[in-house]
Amino acid sequence: MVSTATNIAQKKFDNCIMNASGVWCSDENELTELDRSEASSFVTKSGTLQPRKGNPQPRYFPTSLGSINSMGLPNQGLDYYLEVVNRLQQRKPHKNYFVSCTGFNVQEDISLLKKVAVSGFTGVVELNLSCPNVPGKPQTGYDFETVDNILKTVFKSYKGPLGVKLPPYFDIVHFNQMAQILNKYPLAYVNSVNSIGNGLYIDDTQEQVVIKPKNGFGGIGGDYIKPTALANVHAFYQRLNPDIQIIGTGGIKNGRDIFEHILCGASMVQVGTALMKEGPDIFARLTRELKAIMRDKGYEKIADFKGKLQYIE
Ligand code: RRO
Repeated sequence: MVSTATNIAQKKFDNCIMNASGVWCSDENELTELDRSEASSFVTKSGTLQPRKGNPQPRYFPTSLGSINSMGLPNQGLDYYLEVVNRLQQRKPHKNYFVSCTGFNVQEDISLLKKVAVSGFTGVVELNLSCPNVPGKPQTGYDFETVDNILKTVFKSYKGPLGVKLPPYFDIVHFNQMAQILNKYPLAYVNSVNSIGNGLYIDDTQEQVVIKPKNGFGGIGGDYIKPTALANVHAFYQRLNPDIQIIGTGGIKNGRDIFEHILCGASMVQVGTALMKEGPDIFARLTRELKAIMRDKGYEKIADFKGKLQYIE
């Protein structure tokens, strides 16, 4: 029997495939659909202290090779997501869920995590350090000193399992510097990668951008970003303490993409752009395709190939 089960933060998941935050997770209806799908879990849209409308429309555009978005963090507020997830959790006590949140400064991060603790949430928190689309706000994950300061402050008060969503890095020195910071803290996991920030997709017939915010600049997802995602997954797999796990996100649309992420070191994978295109039925297809590859290769469980990427001597 081939199994795609995994563990994150010492919690069991009967499948290693789930949604990426921001896709199909903005309200109770979408989260309930994910809960009924073959994904083993879900993560909510990143919740902020107050609900947000986000950027003006159009703000998401699917392309033949992926997507561009500048949603601008539209969300119902963290309280809403905690209420929904805690309710679903009561109905399915055997499942484990993720709640994503993001503050605009370290004080807000602390307030958000206080809300999580007070709510009685028993799942895993994903702190988003990499939203690329709030006008005037740089991505926290590219400010190494601030990341260090946030993690130092957060782990003084928050005692539950917590991971971070990181932007993609593009330089070996940056992998080294970021890993050195991350290794100082009891992180459950790092999730690599968020979208590649501030790409520009244009419509040459209209001679126009395709999304309205920021004059068309937005986060890139899908096929474009798989090699960058695999590099980040593997770079952190090589550098992080083994007790910090990796969630691989970026460019997953079939079983082979998932196999590659796991081979590079991912313990769980998340699907964004392809989920947006296909809807939650995608999880049944992806699971079937991953299992077929594992069966062909003689692997029974993901530990049989996780992180076992070969180099050329
Ligand atoms: O809402 C967004 O514009 C957004 C967020 Br918070 C994020 O983390 N990644 C992204 O591509 N879009």
